[in-house]
Amino acid sequence: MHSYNAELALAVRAAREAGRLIREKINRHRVTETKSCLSDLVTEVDRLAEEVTLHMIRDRFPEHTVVGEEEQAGRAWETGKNLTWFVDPLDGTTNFVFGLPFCAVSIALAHRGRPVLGVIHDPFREETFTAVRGGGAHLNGAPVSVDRAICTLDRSLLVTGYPGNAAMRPRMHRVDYKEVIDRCSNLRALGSAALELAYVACGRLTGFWEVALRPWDVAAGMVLVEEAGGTVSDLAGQPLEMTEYVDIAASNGLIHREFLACLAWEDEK
Ligand code: 2AM
Ligand code: CA
Ligand code: CA
Ligand code: CA
Repeated sequence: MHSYNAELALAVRAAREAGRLIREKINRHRVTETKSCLSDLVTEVDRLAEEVTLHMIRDRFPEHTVVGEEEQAGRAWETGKNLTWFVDPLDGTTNFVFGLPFCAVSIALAHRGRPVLGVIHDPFREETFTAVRGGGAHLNGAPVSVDRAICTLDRSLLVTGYPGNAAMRPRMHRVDYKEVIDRCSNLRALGSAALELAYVACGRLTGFWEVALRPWDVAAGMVLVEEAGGTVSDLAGQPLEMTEYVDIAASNGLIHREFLACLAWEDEK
């Protein structure tokens, strides 16, 4: 098992540096632009936070591939490289733009496409979630785990997200939300996929699903949930691959089968 100590230390430093920017600027940023459509937002803080993190990673690990959401902007990255970082400098931009303090910095390291290290930092609560493959999941240095007291959907607090890119809404509507709401304890949509995954990892939420996310949204959270004893898969229950777009289901593991059955995913519906 590789411990990735140096990589973890750097990722935590970079996430906290970007987090400081986000906290300082939440009610002070000026320009909000749109990307793919009216609801796909980006601010100067997304770009600044990304510059800071990418610079810190490249400076320390010049031989690694680094993929950042804003810099990537539609370009393809080389897969199969030994070590690739996936950076989401500000996950939850819509919340940020509206002044809702629920967003995070998400930094992951993948080895040959498989996420092995994840850091998710919430600058408003000063909560840093960390995980390295084989080393457990931690919140501000203390071990955390999924909620193992819940084993049925009717006791589960589920969470989902609505794709910002309007073109992905039909994909999202393949899931029958009414059915999900009727069968779980309750359903949330908090607006940051990374933090939602971190919350599944520490037991504040029981299960999460969302369609058409990108690797930088989920790579860190995937390591966290798995290291916290939970289960991560695609919506058909297959192992999650870091492809261009990802549909993800993550849970405490105990509800996973019932959760997937309720989502009733069919790829060609
Ligand atoms: P973002 O804030 O970094 O863009 C909200 O449901 C989640 O979906 C957020 O984690 C958000 O990440 C992510 N997301 C992915 N693609 C998006 C898009 N095109 N527009 C808005 N949010 C998107
Ligand atoms: Ca975005
Ligand atoms: Ca994101
Ligand atoms: Ca982002």
